[in-house]
Amino acid sequence: MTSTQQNALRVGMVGYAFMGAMHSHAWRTAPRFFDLPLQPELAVLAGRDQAAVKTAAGKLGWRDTETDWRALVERDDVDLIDICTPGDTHADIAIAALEAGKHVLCEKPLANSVEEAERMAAAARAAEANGVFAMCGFSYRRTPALTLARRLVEQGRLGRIRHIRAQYLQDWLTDENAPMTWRLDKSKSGSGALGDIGAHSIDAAQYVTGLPIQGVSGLLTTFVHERPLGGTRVGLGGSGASDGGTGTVTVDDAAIFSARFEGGAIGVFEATRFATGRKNNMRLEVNGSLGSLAFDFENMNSLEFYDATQPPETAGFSTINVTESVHPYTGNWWPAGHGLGYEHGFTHQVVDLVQAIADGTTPSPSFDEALRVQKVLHAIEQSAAAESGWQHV
Ligand code: SOE
Repeated sequence: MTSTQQNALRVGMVGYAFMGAMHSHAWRTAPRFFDLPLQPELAVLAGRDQAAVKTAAGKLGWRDTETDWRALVERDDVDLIDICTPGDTHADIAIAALEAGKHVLCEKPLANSVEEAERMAAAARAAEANGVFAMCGFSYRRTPALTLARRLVEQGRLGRIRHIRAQYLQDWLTDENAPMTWRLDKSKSGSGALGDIGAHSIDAAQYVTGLPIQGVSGLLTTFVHERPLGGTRVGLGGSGASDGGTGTVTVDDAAIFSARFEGGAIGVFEATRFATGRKNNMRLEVNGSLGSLAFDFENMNSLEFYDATQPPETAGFSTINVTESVHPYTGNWWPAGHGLGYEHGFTHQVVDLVQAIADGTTPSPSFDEALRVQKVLHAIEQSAAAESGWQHV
C-alpha cells in the first residue's frame, strides 16, 4: 500500500477504542478545516484481533490493518505512529517507532513509570537529531479557552501568579458494581484517577501559568477494592454481572494534592471518578496580582476573567465567549458564537503536530515536558505512600 498524495504524512495508529476513535476523527478532520503543510493519511490501523481491527478500520476510515504493532513500526509506507493503547505499552512502541525513524504521537500519561518516561524522552531527543519528532497527547491544552488563558497570562494580564486551583471530577465509578477495566489495573494503566485525569490538570496548570511544579504533598485512596469482571459497559463505566467473579482494583480511585510552583505560587488539585453528578468537570482557576481566570470544561466555550486593573465600580468576573475568529483555533471552524466540543482539542493537537514536523521544530508537549508531568505523578505517589512527606519533583 503506497500513498498517491504529494506531501503525505502517512499515519499508523495502535489501538482503536475511546482514544483511537478520537484520534482517527482528528486525523480525518484536521486537513478539512486547517491548511496543513503535510496531508495526513489514515494509512494503517493496528490491533491484536484481526477481525476486530478490520471492523474498526472500516468504521474509522483506515486503509489497511496490522495485528502486530512491531510490523506496523517497520513498514516503510508509514511516517508517524500514533499510540492510543494503555500505558503499559507506550514505552516499547514509542521507542521502537522513533528508532525506526517514525514521528510519534503518544496518549497521556506518557508512561507508567518515570524510568519508562526517561527512556522515551531520551529516544525522542536522539530522534530529533534526525528530524524525527515526538509529542504527548495532553489535548486539553488545545481547548481554545485554555489556550487563551495561557495567552492572557503571557501578556501579563494576571500579574504575579499566587494561586492555582484545579479539579478534574468524573463519576463513572460511583456505582460499586461498575465493572473492572484496564483503567483500574495498575499493571496496565500505571495509576488511577491520578494519571488518567489528574495528569491533565497538572499539564494544564503548568501550561497556562508557564510555571513548573517544584514539590507536592499527596493523598490517594481506593474506595472500592473489588469489582465485577463481567457486565455491561456504558461509556467508561457501566454495570457489572453478579456471577462472573471479581477483579481487584489496584489503582487510586481519587487523588488530592497540594503543590508549590516555581516563583512561589501554590496549588490545590483534586482528581476523582467518584464525584457523583460530575461527568467531565475539569476546572482550573488561577489568581494573580492583577487578575484571575476560571475555566470549567463543562462550559468549555467560555473563560471567566477578572481584571483587577478596572475601576472597583465596574470590576467583576466577566465571561469571555471563546468563539470568535480572533480566538485560538476557532476561526477555522464555525461562524462566531457557534462553539466547539471535546473532539476539537484532539484535532488542534494534530494540526500543531503536523505544523511542527513540517517546520522541523520540537512539538509541545514534547516527551521531555511529559516526563516532567510523570515526575510530578511519581512524587505525589511517593508522598501519599509516606502519608506525610513533602516530595520534591
Ligand atoms: C484521554 O485524554 C482522557 O484522559 C481519558 O483517558 C480520560 O479517561 C478522559 O475521561 C479524559 O480524557
